[in-house]
Amino acid sequence: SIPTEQWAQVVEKTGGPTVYKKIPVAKPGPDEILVNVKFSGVCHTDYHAMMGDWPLATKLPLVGGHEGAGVVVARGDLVSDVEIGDHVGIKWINGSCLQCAYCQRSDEPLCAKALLSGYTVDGSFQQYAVAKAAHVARIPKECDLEAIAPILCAGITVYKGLKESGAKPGDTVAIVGAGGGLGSLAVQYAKAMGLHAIAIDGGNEKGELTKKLGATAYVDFMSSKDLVADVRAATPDGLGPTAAILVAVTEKPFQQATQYVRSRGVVVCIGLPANAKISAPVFDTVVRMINIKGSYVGNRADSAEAIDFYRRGLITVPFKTVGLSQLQEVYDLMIAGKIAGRYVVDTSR
Ligand code: 8ID
Ligand code: ZN
Repeated sequence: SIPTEQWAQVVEKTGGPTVYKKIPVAKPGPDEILVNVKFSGVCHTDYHAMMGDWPLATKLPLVGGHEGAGVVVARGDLVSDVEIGDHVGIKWINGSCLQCAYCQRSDEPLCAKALLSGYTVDGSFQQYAVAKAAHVARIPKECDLEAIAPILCAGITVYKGLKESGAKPGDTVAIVGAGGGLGSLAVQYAKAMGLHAIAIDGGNEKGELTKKLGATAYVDFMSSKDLVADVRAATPDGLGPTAAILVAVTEKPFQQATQYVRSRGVVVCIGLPANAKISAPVFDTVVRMINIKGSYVGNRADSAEAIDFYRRGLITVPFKTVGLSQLQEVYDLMIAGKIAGRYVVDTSR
């Protein structure tokens, strides 16, 4: 039976903190489902949301979280293709209009009316969360809900970013921020897609992790004296990677990437550091035919594909689990840059 009250992490004002408390369980609308969230990944985006880092307001009070894996416990009258008991994922795109020019072309993340889990609608840092039935990710019953949670944002996003990079099997890509939540999955999706991955991050722990996950080289931005030269030297022909997948949370690596990608290289911006700009010399951009672009989560097909890579055993999620009650501790580690891989929260404690 569905309780009327539940435990949640609530941001009451921008800047935080997040408060662990009991709140009412919401009722799903006609086109929505209610999900008993078992586990949720903690994405750096959740921290940006709490801090008000971006030029887009959140709802307040806010329940964050957008990597929620759980079980369907109720559904609205219009929902016919999701069953009670199904395993589903609550992802960043909670809903979209399904009618606009972008939605018609499967670019749902670009929909002006997109609902964002843990940002414009309450997300997965609670025991029971509402989601639009049309957008929930389908999780195969054979997949572990705890381990798959980070696929629901980090996995989908880096898989889409790699597709957007246009890199082909045999090419080399740089993963910038490779030891973090998105990066540690990007290294593995790259490998599974037939690409060589150069991991860039800071410190030995992230170097060991990314090499274990299949990176062909590790460049430590904290100790490298000439990062651009070191990244180029890590490619077989010395010309630099075909693409850079930027999932770091500071501005500097965004400028560096335009310098070390090879000519015709693609710089894919995914990380969203506060108040950051990307700039590059026009001359080099022109005569080296550099392509700078953004990539934003993924559509429903990208989501299903990213989950299927995981189901086939091609991706191992490096995660640690703590109770939902300990979310603030996870944020503290995150801003200290001390998380290798991803933290998952267990909503039962
Ligand atoms: O759709 C999107 N575009 C999307 C989806 C999901 C997340 C964008 N994001 C954004 C988040 O909002 C965040 O800004 O991607 C960024 C990365 O999210 P994350 O992977 O959840 O963050 P993390 O686990 O903290 O990892 C960041 C890594 O970057 C490294 C850190 O050491 C950490 O491992 N890093 C930093 I900070 N500076 C670096 C540098 N100069 C660096 N790595 C290389 N070079
Ligand atoms: Zn995310």
